[in-house]
Amino acid sequence: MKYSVKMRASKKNNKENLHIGGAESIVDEEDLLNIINSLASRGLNHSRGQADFVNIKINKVREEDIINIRALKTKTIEVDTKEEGLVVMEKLLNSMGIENPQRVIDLLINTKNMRGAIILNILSLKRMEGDLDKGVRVTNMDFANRRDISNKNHFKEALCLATKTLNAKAIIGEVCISDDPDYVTGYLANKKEYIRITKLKERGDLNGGRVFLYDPRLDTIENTIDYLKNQLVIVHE
Ligand code: WAQ
Ligand code: MG
Repeated sequence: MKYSVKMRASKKNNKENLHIGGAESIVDEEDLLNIINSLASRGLNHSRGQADFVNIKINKVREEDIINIRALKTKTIEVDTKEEGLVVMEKLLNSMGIENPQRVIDLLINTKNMRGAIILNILSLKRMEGDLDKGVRVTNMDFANRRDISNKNHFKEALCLATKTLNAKAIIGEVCISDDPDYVTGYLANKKEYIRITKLKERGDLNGGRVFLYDPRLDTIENTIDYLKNQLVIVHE
């Protein structure tokens, strides 16, 4: 028997609820209580601040509903400054045939406090998420045989998310910058590769976000969002 466990943490900021972070896992029954413990303490002690509210959701899952996929290949491009990092990103977007890479980068670097991703239609350049404040949160994925979830492994968790996301028929790319102030490495993913770029923002910056590049010729937005939210995926290294 397996369970999906999801954690989301936020804090009050005047009247608003500010997203702090989230994490999740798909685990066997015997690991369930340990994972709940680890995820709760991650939510309560986050680099973005102390939580006022931690939500933990537990769902039983059926093994036959899980699909298994192989992780994207990875590589790293070293840069010294965020300006250099953003130029690398622009060139990579260009080489993927994105006609307006600056629009993608502007969206990415001006995003703050979203708990999900922006979905950008690459033909109309319109945003496709229903809720523009929250965005679309990809969930129901995990690495096979993950051991320790009590500390965030930015690289592993992002590779898992990107692998699930790029497996959606109509998502052809993803760009990401962490919203954690002490983590400046970000990435660009395409159908074949997960490319780490070692500096995309300044240390101490609380902004970060994700933009998914959606090609409407490949699938409907409804199918795409349903897959991103609900399909159970286990990623194998
Ligand atoms: N689904 C969709 N969007 C999400 C999700 C999710 N499950 N989780 C986070 N986001 C969005 C949201 O807007 C966050 O503000 C933003 O992404 C950044 O999230 O190889 O830590 O969890 O070393 O802060 C990159 C690792 C780490 C690079 C990224 O993102 C590397 C990271 P964070
Ligand atoms: Mg974060």
